[in-house]
Amino acid sequence: MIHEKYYELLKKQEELLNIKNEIDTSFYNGVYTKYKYPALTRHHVPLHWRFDLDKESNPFFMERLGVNATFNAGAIYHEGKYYMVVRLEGVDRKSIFALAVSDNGVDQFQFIDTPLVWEDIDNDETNIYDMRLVKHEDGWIYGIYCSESKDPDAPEFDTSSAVAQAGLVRTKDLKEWERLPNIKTPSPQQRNVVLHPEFVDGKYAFYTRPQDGFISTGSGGGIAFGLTEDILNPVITEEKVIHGKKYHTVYEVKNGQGPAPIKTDKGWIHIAHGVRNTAAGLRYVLYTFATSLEDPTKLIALPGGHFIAPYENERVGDVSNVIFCNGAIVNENNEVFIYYASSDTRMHVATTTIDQLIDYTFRTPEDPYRSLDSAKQRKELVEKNNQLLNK
Ligand code: M1P
Repeated sequence: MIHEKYYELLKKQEELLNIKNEIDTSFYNGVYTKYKYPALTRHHVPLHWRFDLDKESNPFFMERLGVNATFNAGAIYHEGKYYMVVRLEGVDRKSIFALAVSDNGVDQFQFIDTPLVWEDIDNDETNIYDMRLVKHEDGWIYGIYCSESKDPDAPEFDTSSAVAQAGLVRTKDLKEWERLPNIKTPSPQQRNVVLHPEFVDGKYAFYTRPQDGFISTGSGGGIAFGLTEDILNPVITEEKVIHGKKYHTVYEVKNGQGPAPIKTDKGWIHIAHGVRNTAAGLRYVLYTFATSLEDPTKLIALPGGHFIAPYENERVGDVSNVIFCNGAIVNENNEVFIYYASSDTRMHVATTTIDQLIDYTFRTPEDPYRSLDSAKQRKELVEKNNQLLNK
C-alpha cells in the first residue's frame, strides 16, 4: 500500500514542476536574459527516486535515497524538446546522470525514465560527472564525462587523492547508451573533455584540459585540442593548447571548455569556464571565445572578462562562488539556451540569440591585461559617449 504522505508531497511537487519561469528584470546586460527561478533543483527529483513509497517497508515515509544537488548538466535539443543530462548528486556524494526534459527550454523541466546506467567496464571508476552531450555529424549523440577513480599511487593515509579521466558513451535515442573506452591522452589527468561536433581532417576532434593533478592543473592547463581516428578506441597523441591560463585574468588558475562550441557564420563560439584565486577560495565564471571555421585551433576573438558570473543567490551553495556550464542548446530559430549551474548546487538557464552571442564575442573589448590600459579603454568609451550626449 502506498503511504498517504506520498500524495501530499506529490501535490506540492507538482506545483513546483508547473511553475512558469519569469524573466529576472533585476538583471540587464543586453547580452542574455536571466530567469527568476532555477531551471532544476533537487526538489524537482521525482519522489519515487528518493522514497520507498510502500507503507509497510517505509512506515515513517523516510527519504531512503536523498539527493544533495542537481547541477552541471549537459544539454541537447532532440526531436523538438530540450533535454538535460543532469549531474544528480546523492547524499552519498556519488554523482549519477539523470535525464530531464522541457518543452520550451526555460521551465517545467521534469526528470524522466530512470537514472542512466550502462555497461560497467571499469571497476575502479568511483564517481562520474559533468557530461557534455554532442550530436556528432557521424549520426551518434556522444556523452563525454569525468570518470574519477582513487589514485592508485596515493599513500595509504591519503584517502582523497583521485585520478580524473574522460569517460565516453554514445546513444541514438537518449535511452540506450553504449559505453566506449575512456579517451586516452598524453596527460596524467583529464577533465572538461568535449567532442567537436564535426570531423576535422577526417578525424574525431576533442577539446581536452591537460592537467598534472586532480584539482590543480600544475604545469598543464588550458583548453587544448587533439585528434583521434578511432572513436571506438579513442587515443589522442598530441594536445595543442588553444587557450591557456594567464596571469591576472578570470582564467588565471585554470580554465575548461564548456559545451561543444556553437557554429556561426563568423566562427565557432565557445563558452568556457575560467577560475581565479581569491582570499575566499576559487571563483569560477564563464567566458567566451571564438575559433576559426577553417582552423578550429585558431583563436579569433576573446572578449575581456566574464560572460556569466555568480549573481545574487547564485553565489551560495555547496561550493560557493562557482558558475559552471557544460550544456547549451541552439534551436531552429537561432535562440540559444545556456544551461549553467550555480555553486555546484542547482541549474539555471540564460537565453540569448546567435546574433547576440556573435556581437558579444566579436565586439566586446579584449582584456588589456593592465589597469592603466583598462582605464584608457574606459576613458575612450566615456569620451565617445560624451560626444553623443553633448550633441
Ligand atoms: O567545484 C567547481 C567545479 O570544479 C571542477 O571543475 P575544474 O575541473 O575546472 O576545476 C569540477 O569538479 C566541476 O564539476 C565543479 O563544478
